[in-house]
Amino acid sequence: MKKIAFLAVTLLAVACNPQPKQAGDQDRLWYDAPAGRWLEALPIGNGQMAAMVFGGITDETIQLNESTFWSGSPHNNNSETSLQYLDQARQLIFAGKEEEAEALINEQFIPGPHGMRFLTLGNLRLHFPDMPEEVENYSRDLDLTRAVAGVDFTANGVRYTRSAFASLTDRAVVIRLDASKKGALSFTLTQDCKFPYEVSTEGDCLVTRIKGVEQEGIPGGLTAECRTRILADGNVVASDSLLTVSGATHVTLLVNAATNFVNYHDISGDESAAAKEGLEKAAGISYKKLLARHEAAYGEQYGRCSIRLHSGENAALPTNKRKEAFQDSDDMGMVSLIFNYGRYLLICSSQPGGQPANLQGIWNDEYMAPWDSKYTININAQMNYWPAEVCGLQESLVPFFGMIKDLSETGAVTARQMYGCDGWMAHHNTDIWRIAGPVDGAFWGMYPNGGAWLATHLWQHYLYTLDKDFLREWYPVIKGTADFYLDYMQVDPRNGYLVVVPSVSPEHGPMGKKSPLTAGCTMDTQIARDALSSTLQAAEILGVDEGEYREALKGALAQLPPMKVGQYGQLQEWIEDGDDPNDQHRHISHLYGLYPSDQITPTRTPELFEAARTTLIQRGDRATGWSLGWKTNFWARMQDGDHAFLIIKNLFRRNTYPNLFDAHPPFQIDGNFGVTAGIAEMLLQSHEDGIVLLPALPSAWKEGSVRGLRARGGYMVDFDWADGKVTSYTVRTLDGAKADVPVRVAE
Ligand code: FUC
Repeated sequence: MKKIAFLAVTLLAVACNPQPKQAGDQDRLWYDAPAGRWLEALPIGNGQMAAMVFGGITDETIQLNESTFWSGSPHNNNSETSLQYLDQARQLIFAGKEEEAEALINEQFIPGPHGMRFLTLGNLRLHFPDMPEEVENYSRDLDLTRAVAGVDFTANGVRYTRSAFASLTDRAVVIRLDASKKGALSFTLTQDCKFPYEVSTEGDCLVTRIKGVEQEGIPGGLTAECRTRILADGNVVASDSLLTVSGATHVTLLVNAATNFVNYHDISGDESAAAKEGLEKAAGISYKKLLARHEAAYGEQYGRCSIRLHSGENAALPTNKRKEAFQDSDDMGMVSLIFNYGRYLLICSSQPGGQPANLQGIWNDEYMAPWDSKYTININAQMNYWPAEVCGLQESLVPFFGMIKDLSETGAVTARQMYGCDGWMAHHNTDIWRIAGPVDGAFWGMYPNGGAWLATHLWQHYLYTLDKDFLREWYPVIKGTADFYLDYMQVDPRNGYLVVVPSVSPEHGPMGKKSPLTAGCTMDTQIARDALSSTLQAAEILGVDEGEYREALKGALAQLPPMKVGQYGQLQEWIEDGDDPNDQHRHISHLYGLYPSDQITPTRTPELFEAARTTLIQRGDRATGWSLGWKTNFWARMQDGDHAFLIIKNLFRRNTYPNLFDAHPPFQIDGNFGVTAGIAEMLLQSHEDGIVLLPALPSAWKEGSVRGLRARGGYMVDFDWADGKVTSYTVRTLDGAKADVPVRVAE
């Protein structure tokens, strides 16, 4: 009798609190305790709004971000004197007086400011006065198939569940709280922030206004308004800065925020009207519908591709423990989890209507974000978008391409004013104001290739889609990078080559030199080659710019310095043979030609390919998180799956936080995206002579399957393998039709 009664109660609880089917271990992060710190909390986001969910018991914290809330206001940082000193700087470099060139550039080229920073909206604080500290059956999770963060526990016999998501369709962050017993939910809600803020209430709405801040003399021009509305079936009482909910069973919190940012040169928006409007729209839709709409829109993007590997015994462990136990385990499912997490993070941090994913994606709780949480464009921002094409995440590219368009405008002023050049350029950093001038100092900032590197993503998008309309639309932006090089490059009197000067190989100088300032380092030439040759190919495809212009491109291409093998068998980072075989610097910039570019391949350039391998061995298998992300791709292109997997293991060992955010350290999201692209690159490549399956399969990944990875040429590929051999495959065009294209399977 007793047993039957118990069963009935359980069934009732389930009926009140229907739980969705749990995602598998390759699509779910979960933990058996609340987050003790930010790097244990779980991220949600929709490209505009984002949150970190802590899952606290007596106190829940939801840390919030909005993608346009940055310090400063519209400005640029172009030097007004550099043009006057440009020739002198070049002559000093040609004369081997790099230190003097560096001093001159520091003085005349880099006036500051050095970039603004990404701000936080602070924390929503929920305090549950009646909740005991100790509860039963605690779990919190992040379901990557639905983009919903959950919390679940039982206290005093009542089951409490929470779900949080950043709606991909309705902008708001939605937090749902449910109790299995009627009226068992009581809490207070308020918000605080590290920046100047005011909290007030308007009926059932908490309103927080936050002032953006000044930085390096650039006045803070942005204000954020964050509105949190409570929809509860209990009592809601408002005081000055607090809402108190009591006796509720089901509560929905709708959070929407906006700033007055319109674009990089316009901050005339009405943050209050925008925050209200978004919130009202969401409030008009039932919770069930909000969730269903979000899940459908998100699932459509997330579901476009998958990689399945074998999950071992550890798969059932909480994610932090599973990561710790990974090293010698057979838990290859952890690899697909990090791959899926990378796709999740890109969808959540980069969507139309928002800003591109920055150094921390869209998640930052700090007053001074590391490196301002801006865009470092000598590797990091580009790495963020490496998974986008291969995983079919086109929407994520929209804000990224938008930033490139903006930079083609601001960077045209920089090119003209600072260097007297046509076209456009950007140095090694940018921010929401799209600064294109150099920052920090010549050692880092005298890098003229940031814009052209970004623009290679436009050409790659064409290669993946063969979309001629896209190419036509973006041709002026691609061409603008070639135009810049045609003017900026000079003939080096020492060797007769056409070189990018002044420049630096990112953040690194040759052995024995006190300054990294240089002319025509390997990466300069590789990026210039990509800019010139993609412009030439695009002109041919589109049938434009025939004659003189195409000849100029061809002439410049023919005069670029060749890549060289140095005294230690390494690929030279500079024209001079100055590599130190014992130097394990994190930037391996001269291997840009191996990945992401395709200038170094085993069939086309076998000697350079071997030299690249020597360089990789010399640089070692440990590094910062993003550098390991890059190394995963390098070893994939080296067709050495076991070595690529060793790098992934190192990433899990030292460079991954409990919430699987990448650790530079500190947290920097590029490593997540780099490894995601790297895992795809190990299984499928398409940069040389068609599609290759399993080009770099580790011996430990015995069996698995891939669905929906994209290949250049406009293809989607599915395949399965067992015992390291492909058992079946299908290639389809982007509209889903079966395609009869030859596929190679790596031996
Ligand atoms: C570059 C790198 C650093 C870091 C920073 C954001 O300066 O050298 O390692 O990633 O960007």
